[in-house]
Amino acid sequence: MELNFIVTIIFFFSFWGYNVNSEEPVIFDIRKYGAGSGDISQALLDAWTAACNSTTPSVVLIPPGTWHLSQVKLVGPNKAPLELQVQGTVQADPDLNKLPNKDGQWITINYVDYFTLSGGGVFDGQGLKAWKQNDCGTNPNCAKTPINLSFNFIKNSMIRDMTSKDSKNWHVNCISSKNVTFLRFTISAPGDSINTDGIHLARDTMINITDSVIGTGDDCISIGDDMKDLYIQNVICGPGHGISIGSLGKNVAEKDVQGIYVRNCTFKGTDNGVRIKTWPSAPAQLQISDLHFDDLIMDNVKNPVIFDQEYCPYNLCKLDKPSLIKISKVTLKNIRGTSATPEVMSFLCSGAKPCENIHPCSVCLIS
Ligand SMILES: *[C@@H]1O[C@H](CO)[C@@H](O)[C@H](O)[C@H]1NC(C)=O
Ligand SMILES: *[C@@H]1O[C@H](CO)[C@@H](O)[C@H](O)[C@H]1NC(C)=O
Ligand SMILES: *[C@@H]1O[C@H](CO)[C@@H](O)[C@H](O)[C@H]1NC(C)=O
Ligand SMILES: *[C@@H]1O[C@H](CO)[C@@H](O)[C@H](O)[C@H]1NC(C)=O
Ligand SMILES: CC(=O)N[C@H]1CO[C@H](CO)[C@@H](O)[C@@H]1O
Repeated sequence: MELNFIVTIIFFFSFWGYNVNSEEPVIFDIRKYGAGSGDISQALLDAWTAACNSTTPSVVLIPPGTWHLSQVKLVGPNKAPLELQVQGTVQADPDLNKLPNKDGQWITINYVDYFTLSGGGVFDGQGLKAWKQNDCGTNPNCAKTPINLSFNFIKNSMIRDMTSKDSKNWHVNCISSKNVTFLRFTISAPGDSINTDGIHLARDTMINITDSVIGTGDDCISIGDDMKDLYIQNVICGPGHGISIGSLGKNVAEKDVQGIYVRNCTFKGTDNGVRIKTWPSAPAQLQISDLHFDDLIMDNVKNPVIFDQEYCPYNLCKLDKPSLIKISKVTLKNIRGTSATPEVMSFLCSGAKPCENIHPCSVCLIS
């Protein structure tokens, strides 16, 4: 009798909340929603909509194989934990002009909570042709190219064991999100591909990027404004432009960046290791503080550590007024390796808001 009572209690608790181990998730296989050799976007959307409506944990499954996807926007809310399991390769159309909504991204995932993207599959942006069409460096009216994977307003989520390759533009962006982990995420694009930032973050809290390998034609990780508590660890970056905070300053509404922890990362032949860039003669007055760079290896990096508060590429700005952004509370520890130039650590701070509380480096050995 007593034992029965205890068993009942345990049984009750194991079903309380979303205990994923106690319940088999419901599988929504895109093939059941009509996915075949053509464009899978409608099938994926229908499977997603059904999964969002599930009150028990669910999996939207993209099985092994190569699948063609023109464009899709997957929006929550979901009623229970939802996993998008990509086991196959999802390919974009190589032709930029075939994107149904030219202002949209390729794959957008918005307003989900307890979401997981997993499965070991590949998102292949087929960017080769789009990079050739990209003249955005010189033409302000250039055609927009889509971002590979766009996450907006997602919470308590995990992106793991995925590959994004040859995005036409930034590979991943993650905006206005909270408590998101990128684990064993691989990003690859050639070193000379245009604007193919690996992961771009802005307006997020508690983001964790761990055990990942990012090689691309632009920043491996770029950090915009209004970021709080970003942990980057065990990341290998290269080719690419390194891990960058900014550029910041241009928009008066920009908010503070606070708490960036970069630990045990390796930079291979990149333009920069860790970089901060802020525009001079720009209106934003935010603070960038609490930055901690520990245990980094630089392998033939042009600028291992560079703070540039006079960032002004292509003479796009005036240098007559200093940046109004204040950088403070920075520690750099155990940074080793080789620099490709004599410039190993460069701190070009604002004349108006001098850097404060910077501990330039302890135990740093860069030759
Ligand atoms: C959602 O699920 C409920 C049952 O749980 C069902 O009655 C309803 O039709 C479903 N809605 C959609 C859009 O599938
Ligand atoms: C963050 O999200 C994970 C699920 O991905 C969850 O297990 C964890 O409790 C969340 N942490 C906080 C502080 O909310
Ligand atoms: C980041 O995620 C990894 C893998 O889940 C975990 O081991 C690590 O503790 C997390 N770091 C932080 C600061 O949350
Ligand atoms: C540091 O990162 C590398 C991957 O670059 C990983 O193999 C190693 O285990 C990490 N070390 C620690 C102490 O986490
Ligand atoms: C894999 C991949 O990148 N897919 C998409 C990502 O890149 C561009 C845009 O970001 C899309 O066109 C690709 O289809």
